[in-house]
Amino acid sequence: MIARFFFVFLLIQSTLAQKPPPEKPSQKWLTLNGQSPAVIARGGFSGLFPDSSEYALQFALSTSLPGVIIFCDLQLSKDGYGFCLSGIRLENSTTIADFAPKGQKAYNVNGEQLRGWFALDYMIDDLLQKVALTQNIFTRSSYFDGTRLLAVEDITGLRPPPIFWLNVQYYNFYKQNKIDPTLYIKEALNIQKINFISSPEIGFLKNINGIVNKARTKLIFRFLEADAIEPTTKQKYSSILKDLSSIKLFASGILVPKEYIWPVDAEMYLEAPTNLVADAHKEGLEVYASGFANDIPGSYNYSYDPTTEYLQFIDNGQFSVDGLLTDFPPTASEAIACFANNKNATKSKGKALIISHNGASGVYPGSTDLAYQQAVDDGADIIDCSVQMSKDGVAFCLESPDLTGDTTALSTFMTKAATIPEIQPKSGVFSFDLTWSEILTLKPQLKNPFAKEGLQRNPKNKNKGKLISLTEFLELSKQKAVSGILINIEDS
Ligand SMILES: *[C@@H]1O[C@H](CO)[C@@H](O)[C@H](O)[C@H]1NC(C)=O
Ligand SMILES: *[C@@H]1O[C@H](CO)[C@@H](O)[C@H](O)[C@H]1NC(C)=O
Ligand SMILES: CC(=O)N[C@H]1CO[C@H](CO)[C@@H](O)[C@@H]1O
Repeated sequence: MIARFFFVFLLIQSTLAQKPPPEKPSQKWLTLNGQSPAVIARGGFSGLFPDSSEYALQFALSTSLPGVIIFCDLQLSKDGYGFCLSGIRLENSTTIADFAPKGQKAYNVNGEQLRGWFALDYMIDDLLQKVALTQNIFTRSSYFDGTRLLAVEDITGLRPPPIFWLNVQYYNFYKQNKIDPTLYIKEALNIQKINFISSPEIGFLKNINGIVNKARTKLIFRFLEADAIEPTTKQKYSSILKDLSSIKLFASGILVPKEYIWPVDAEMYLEAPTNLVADAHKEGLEVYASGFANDIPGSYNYSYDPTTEYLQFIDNGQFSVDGLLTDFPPTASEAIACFANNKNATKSKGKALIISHNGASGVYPGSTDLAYQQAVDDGADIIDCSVQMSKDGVAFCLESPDLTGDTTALSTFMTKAATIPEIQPKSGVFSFDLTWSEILTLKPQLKNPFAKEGLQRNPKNKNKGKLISLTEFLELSKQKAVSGILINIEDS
């Protein structure tokens, strides 16, 4: 008879090391100027609040590192005033269609015919007073919809003024439609401080080169996707990239999609880094990377951890970018302030223990040698083994006595399937019906609880590693000198 109860042993092998915290190494960042990389908040904290809303602005300032830079995508109204909004079509992130139901028009934007609602058809007073912001990424919360748009001066006029970055994405389009961003900026610079001005258009940057005071305002050339065409030179951005020294003539830095630095292949694996940061630094150009967001998985190599991704750009031993353009500035701030240059951080008294769940079971199939190895490498204090028994009495680690969830048992030992209601209602292939040598022929299987939501775990690790006996588990934990182990016994 099987009694269904549950108990847990927690064995602490050694008290946690009570070493004093290590001397902080003299932090030498591999940025161009040796300072820590900048956090640049795209539209404020736009990962949580509507892009360029007051909430997004306030929360970026209050939850990020002190020097956080506020990044504003400039749009211009019919009467020539500037406000912040990403995307040229207002209907994507505002209630403009309610305000002007018949306002849809078609414009040629850098060779592409676009239909929608455009800023340059509306007066600034109407935009600021009668139109509200909405979340434009549907997987993000719409709870904060309804706040008003921000004029550029709403941000630069704050006391103390935040460090401000103005991105002029559509110079050519506005100029062709008789609203010249250069004139706007010339006037704006007389009354407010703009620390950075960026644009993907060389013509514009060359144009304002004589206007800005370079000691107060840095000019940054923004690269778009490699195959996109730069409007002034009609060259692909990928070919402009080959001549960094020519960029130095009109800009002091570049803003590039993060894949320019760490390319990702078609299967979402990270490739070796390019030489871009080193090459640009050699020319004296700062390098800012864009495209960071906690909720847009970048590559399997990061295991859905945005901090790991940031560290790849700022703490890889070879180079660091000079700034990170992100929708989630608090996460980038944490990566810079707490995690970077901190490999030797030792445990100090009073910190919570890190206990693995079947080893690093999000990275490798659970309860395998590789999963436990990874858990130790990742800094787990306690590794865990849920004990199961084979038919011939070998105790081993696996989450469930039913082998069908964690291994390929169903395809190979179909005939041994049984229904045991005391354990679970559905049928399974149970460990106590197979010998240990039979169990060892099974391939462990990586669990994928969020596959339906599109969050697949590393497919290359799908069947990696091997199951280990309890004895091997104990040996491994001794060898790796983990602080403790957790033995879990269910269904005894
Ligand atoms: C990313 O992961 C793949 C598969 O595990 C590996 O081959 C590749 O070397 C990793 N990339 C980097 C830059 O570490
Ligand atoms: C970390 O500790 C190791 C071993 O004590 C040492 O060799 C290494 O220089 C340290 N690294 C840093 C960044 O302090
Ligand atoms: C980025 C984005 O949401 N773009 C959308 C803007 O709105 C048009 C329709 O008006 C869509 O086609 C775009 O995909």
